[in-house]
Amino acid sequence: MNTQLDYMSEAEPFIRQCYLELEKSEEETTARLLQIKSLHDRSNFYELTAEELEHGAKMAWRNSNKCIGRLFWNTLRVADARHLETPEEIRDALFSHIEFATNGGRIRPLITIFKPEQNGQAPVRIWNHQLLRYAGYVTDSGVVGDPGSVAFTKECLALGWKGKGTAYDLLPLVIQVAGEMPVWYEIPDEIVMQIPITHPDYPELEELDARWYAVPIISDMKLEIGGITFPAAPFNGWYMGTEIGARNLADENRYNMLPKVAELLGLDTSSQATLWKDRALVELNRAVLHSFKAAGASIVDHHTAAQQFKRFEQNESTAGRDVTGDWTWLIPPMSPAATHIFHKQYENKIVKPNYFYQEKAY
Ligand code: HEM
Ligand code: NRG
Repeated sequence: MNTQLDYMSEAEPFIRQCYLELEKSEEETTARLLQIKSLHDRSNFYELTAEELEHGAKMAWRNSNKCIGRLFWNTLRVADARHLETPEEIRDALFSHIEFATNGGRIRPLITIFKPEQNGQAPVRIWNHQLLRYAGYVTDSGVVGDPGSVAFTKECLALGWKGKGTAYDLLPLVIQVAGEMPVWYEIPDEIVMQIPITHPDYPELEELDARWYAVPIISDMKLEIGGITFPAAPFNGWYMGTEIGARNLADENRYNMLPKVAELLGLDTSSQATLWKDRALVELNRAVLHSFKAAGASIVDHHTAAQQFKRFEQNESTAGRDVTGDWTWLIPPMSPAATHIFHKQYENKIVKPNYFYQEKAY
């Protein structure tokens, strides 16, 4: 429940900061604050203008302590989908999100924002962790597909969805509007860009039969701006290569491909000390970067991403703002000490607007 005090104590600093950054006059700022106060007194609620929503979503990205990609915060595109009501309308907005963001491979950072919470209730929830993700099925011979998706895959199956049972089945969208059962929709193949993983020098790696989708679209976090919470606000940028090559395809509790990569490359795995895992990681990550480039899909390597983050830090300093960060997430999972991030400290302070974890919808 949002008390009046909470509301205004969040709304006022947001409006002041937002209007300052948008170079609005003192008069306009004061008028807007008075208007919000009176709206809130009457209805216990206020709505953000389209402009506040757009800039607030950008500020939220800028304040995302775990994100190394923040240099581009001001280029975020914002789709205002607050008027949408039905699961079908929401589904179509999500399909549009996938298409606009993918853009034939020239990925565009985008957020689609659905109705805000009112009286502590979420009018819309997207059950998916990301709009695009592969299913994980528990079988007698272990998990087929992405072990990270096992719990959500079970929910989908319980709702009546049927997967093909391959290692890369795209999960359906699961959308719930308040007071109704969740509904699932298959995502049309044609709108999903997927990239087969091949290596520039070692064609053997094709045998992994590995692939990944081009666009990471996080759909289970809530966006908070000026005391208003948006429980459904999927957003995307593009991948940093290591997310796929050093985690999704490599983690033992994900696709666990390092042993197979080592075998295909003929590495000496007789002792850990041969560093076969490290060597396999490097080649798998080269393959990911190479494959995305060959397919014309945006991706960034971790060295370039770190340099871009350095520019972000410089820009913020020039703008007179502190950069907050979560060091444990900002350092890339490969060669972290080869980036400047490893060698400095960041204050992990939460500044709003921001994106937050929320309770699972299922
Ligand atoms: C986390 C890169 C765009 C918000 C991350 C992570 C990386 C990353 C590498 C860490 C992920 C992990 O370790 O699992 C990028 C790149 C982008 C980008 C290269 C390209 C433009 C965005 C956008 C937003 C955003 C557009 C929001 C508008 C976040 C948030 C997290 C995050 C909230 C934390 C996610 C979590 O806690 O699970 N980003 N990002 N990023 N990013 Fe970005
Ligand atoms: N590691 C996750 C995605 C997390 C967010 N990463 C981004 N976000 N690049 C994975 O699927 O591997 N983004 O908005 O671009």
